[in-house]
Amino acid sequence: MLIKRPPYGIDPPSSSEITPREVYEGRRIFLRQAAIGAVATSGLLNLSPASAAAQKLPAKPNPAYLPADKPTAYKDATGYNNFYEFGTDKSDPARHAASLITRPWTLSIEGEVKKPFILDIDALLKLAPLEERLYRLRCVEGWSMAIPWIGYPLSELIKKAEPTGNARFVEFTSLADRKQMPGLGSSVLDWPYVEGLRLDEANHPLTLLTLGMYGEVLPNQNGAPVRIVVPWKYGFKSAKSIVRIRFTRNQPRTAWNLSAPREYGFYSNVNPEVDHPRWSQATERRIGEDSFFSRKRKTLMFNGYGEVASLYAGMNLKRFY
Ligand SMILES: Nc1nc2c(c(=O)[nH]1)N[C@H]1C(S)=C(S)[C@@H](COP(=O)(O)O)O[C@H]1N2
Ligand SMILES: [Mo]
Repeated sequence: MLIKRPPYGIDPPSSSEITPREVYEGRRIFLRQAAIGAVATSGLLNLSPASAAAQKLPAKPNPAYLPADKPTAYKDATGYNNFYEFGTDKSDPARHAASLITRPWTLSIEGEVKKPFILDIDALLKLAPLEERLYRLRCVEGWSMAIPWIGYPLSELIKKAEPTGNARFVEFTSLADRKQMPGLGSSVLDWPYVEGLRLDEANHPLTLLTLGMYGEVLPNQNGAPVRIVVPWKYGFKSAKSIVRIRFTRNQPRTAWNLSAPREYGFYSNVNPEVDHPRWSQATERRIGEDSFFSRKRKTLMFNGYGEVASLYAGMNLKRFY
């Protein structure tokens, strides 16, 4: 009789072995090896939430999107986050996001499309070839990082969605589940977190449907299992842990714009010449690079992604901030 055996010597971690965030760094290599075994035998389909944080996600680096920037240290990119659903402190997401259940997960495609549909996370992972791209992320608060993201252009999904001629905008909605997200108890924002782009911005080749970073699936605190990354806009435009993409005729009402319209415009392109009402946007502090209070780097127009300028030809970017 033939007995099927896994070709690796250790079993993938079970849910009773969930690694606390605090010791994650130390156990990373071990989990990574376990994860490689899991991928090799069964593809990407059988992840338990417990092992998802260290699950390898193979992707080909795209040489067109590998700037000279040094990648931010993994511990900074995963330990200094804005994800208000898990609290407003920069360390809250890393401490609390383990409660986010990222499988099963579905993304609903709705609104001005030929036919609405629901995509499972496994289908999303296979929709287009995964690429690695190093993007700068500039937070409106004046700090930045450089993160090797994994994903594919959002335009690939938009093509599948077949938007109607009425579609002019795309709205992204993040999960809002009080049971999983302790930050929803606070009224700091009107939940769910909603963001949006003009359809041509969403279709720009830079706009990334993002499923991983640093060679692995997204850590929960960075927006697992699927988020958007729009590198020429302030970080808050890049919604995390999204469950719905809706195509609309009218400009979506976004969470930050609703909470403070004077401070957070719909466009929110990185622009060193247009200051935020409460702080200058001329310079930034690269996390891990400078001492805590220094802001040494000059912020670049469109965060350095000048190729998007034609999207805004003829627009007054002071008015459409
Ligand atoms: N759902 C959701 N998405 C979000 C946020 C949030 O609070 N909730 N914060 C935004 C902000 S302000 C920034 S700067 C980036 C930070 O992404 P990172 O933690 O992966 O660097 O996520 C953005 N996406
Ligand atoms: Mo931000």
